[in-house]
Amino acid sequence: MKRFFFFLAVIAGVLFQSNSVLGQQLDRAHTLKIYNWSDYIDEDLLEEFEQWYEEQTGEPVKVIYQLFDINEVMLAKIEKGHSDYDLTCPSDYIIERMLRNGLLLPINKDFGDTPNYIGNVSPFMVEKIGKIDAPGKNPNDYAVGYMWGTSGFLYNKAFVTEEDLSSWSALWNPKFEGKILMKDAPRDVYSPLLIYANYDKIQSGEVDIEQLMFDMSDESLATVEELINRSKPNIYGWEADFGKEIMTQNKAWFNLTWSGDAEWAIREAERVGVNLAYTIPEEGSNYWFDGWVIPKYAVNTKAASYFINYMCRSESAIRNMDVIGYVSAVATPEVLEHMQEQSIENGDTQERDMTYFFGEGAENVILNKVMYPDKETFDRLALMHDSGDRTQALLEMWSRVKGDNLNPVILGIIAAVVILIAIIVISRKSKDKKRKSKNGKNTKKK
Ligand code: SPD
Repeated sequence: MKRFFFFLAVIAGVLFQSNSVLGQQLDRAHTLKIYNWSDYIDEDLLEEFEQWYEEQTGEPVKVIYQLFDINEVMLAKIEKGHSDYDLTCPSDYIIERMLRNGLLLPINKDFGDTPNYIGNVSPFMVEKIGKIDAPGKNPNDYAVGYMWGTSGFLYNKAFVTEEDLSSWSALWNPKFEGKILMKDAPRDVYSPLLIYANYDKIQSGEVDIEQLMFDMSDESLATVEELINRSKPNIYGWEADFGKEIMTQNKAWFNLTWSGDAEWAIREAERVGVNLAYTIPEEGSNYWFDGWVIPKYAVNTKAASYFINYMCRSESAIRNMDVIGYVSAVATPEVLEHMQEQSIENGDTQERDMTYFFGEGAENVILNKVMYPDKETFDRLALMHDSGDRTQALLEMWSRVKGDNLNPVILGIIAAVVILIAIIVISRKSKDKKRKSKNGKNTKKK
């Protein structure tokens, strides 16, 4: 069903690409074009926003919603294609790049008589957005946190234990031959492996994990390239966004993925009797956030700002989290209460201190650990940064390591198709030959 909707979204994307729908010009002043990750919203909120916006401003608006799976695809559309999206939702390091390259507009937070819900965002998230490194600009003027989380391993408890995945070296453990699903996102693989490679130096204080996330030297690229190459016999496939579905089908044993997809898969798998869990290797990993930004080529910046504000209401945050499994940047008492009720319903019992995210009052709360890591886990994680002019070197490394690693199933299908075509061509040729020689004989007889 999801694929069907994705397909529809792609068709819609093509139709709306040139600001016209089947020849009819879009009324851009009353259209809000949003470009977001797939599976990343409660889609009912989109229609409800149209009504809410009209109530608040007296102006009608129509939302056009298009999807991407990888940060870099979205970036290329805006950076190279100058697409006129009013709103998009990149990750931390891409926001940094867009801000450094002048690709973002400031967000207007003056909503007239409408309450400003942007204040619902956790100070923790505001502080993390402040870590975006764009000299001369305050990143919080240009981005508002949407969802955040961690990178780690989603695993099938029938085949793998948490202990097996306590280190990133699980990626090249021979007992997982052909069983690992890798994230098809160069930065999300490079960064945790760089942390793994520098673990001893981080422990001894020689290397600072935060600073390490700026490192894309030739030496570091070569180190990570070697690690990924070593893991290749274990790789079942590469996925940008469908790993969560594959994991619920018992096909791969574990998946390098994001906590929100892990949470979604754990919930779905439970319904079909598959037992999944999520863990972060001890050496450390990345935390990340995705934030709403208004690209330079936006047309309807007013509706874009209102949409960001609407998404920061507690109700929107709760509904989004319930549908997608990711954690909203919104940290109101309503969100805490809802998430706590849900965790208790799902059998969580351990009280933890979550003040780092929810602030005062969250000293002893019961919350799902996949979604809300405790402070101790969080302290082993670091935020990625823009790779600037080293991006090309990273992409070259990525295409070298991925180049000859086609999924065996896909290879099998390609081989079968080639053989089938060969058989059809040969049999047609031999029929033609027979027909010609028959015709030749008939002509001679005459
Ligand atoms: N299906 C939605 C996925 C959004 C994940 N964003 C995480 C980015 C980490 N760099």
